Amino acid sequence: MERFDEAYSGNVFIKSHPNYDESQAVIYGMPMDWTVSYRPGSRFGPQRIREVSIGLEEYSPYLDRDLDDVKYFDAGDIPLPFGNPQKSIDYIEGFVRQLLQDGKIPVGMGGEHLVSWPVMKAVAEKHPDLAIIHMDAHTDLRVSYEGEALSHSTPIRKIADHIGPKNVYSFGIRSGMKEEFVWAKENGMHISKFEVLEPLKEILPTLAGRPVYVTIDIDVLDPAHAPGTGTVDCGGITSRELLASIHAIAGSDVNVVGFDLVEVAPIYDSSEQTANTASKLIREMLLGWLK
Ligand SMILES: [Mn+2]
Repeated sequence: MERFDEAYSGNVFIKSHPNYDESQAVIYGMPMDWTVSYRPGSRFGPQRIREVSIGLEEYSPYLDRDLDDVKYFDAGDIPLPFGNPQKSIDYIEGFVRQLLQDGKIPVGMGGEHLVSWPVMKAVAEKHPDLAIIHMDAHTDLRVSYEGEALSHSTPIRKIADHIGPKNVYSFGIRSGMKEEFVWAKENGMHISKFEVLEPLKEILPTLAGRPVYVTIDIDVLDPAHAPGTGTVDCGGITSRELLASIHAIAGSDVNVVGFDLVEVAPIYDSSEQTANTASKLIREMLLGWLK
């Protein structure tokens, strides 16, 4: 794939493998922020996460693994048509479908959360028994926002409708409309309010052996830990709890078949702590989840 070789000459996530064919996973950016309801800017997230990743240690003392132990290729950002969410979604879906055909594990960086919808859809096609683990401040269960079905507040509803609400597990939720919480309850979808680690530890054994896609909105973290995001919401978890949650998944018997981290918006990230946090979270996911 020419695009991959071309992208490699640019800014890449630390220790990315130069060869697509030899890599187990593929990192890619989805620089889209045109349906956000509040502050835009997450289109620049993936590039900034790559840039600051150069400051990471390659070794994880949590997992006793080194980035040399895993092979992942950085394909760069998917070129997306500005202002056209439907076309952007179609491009992302086609891109991820190709990765899955090639046997790669997709590792996405957003971008707004709507970008996760076409990825999850493509992954569900390959893994019919798929479950979703979703960490976020927000339910993202709206059918539409101001009349728009393509909105960053709808991706979890879309995948829940697609694979069945009982296969979707949300954690850390502290914002949403009452109707969204009621819909989840009535349809058997799991929502853990406010907490992530403890409820996750209870759920993971029930998902043993199943293919799981993990989607993390950086705003699951408290704004004190991650101010650089579009829709900040106080009362969130610490970066330490999020790391421990990633490690809990790593130590469980679920089969992580893809994952993403979305909504990092560098323009609000004056100390760059959000991008730096995001890059370390991605390191831990790569080391913990790529077996
Ligand atoms: Mn979200």
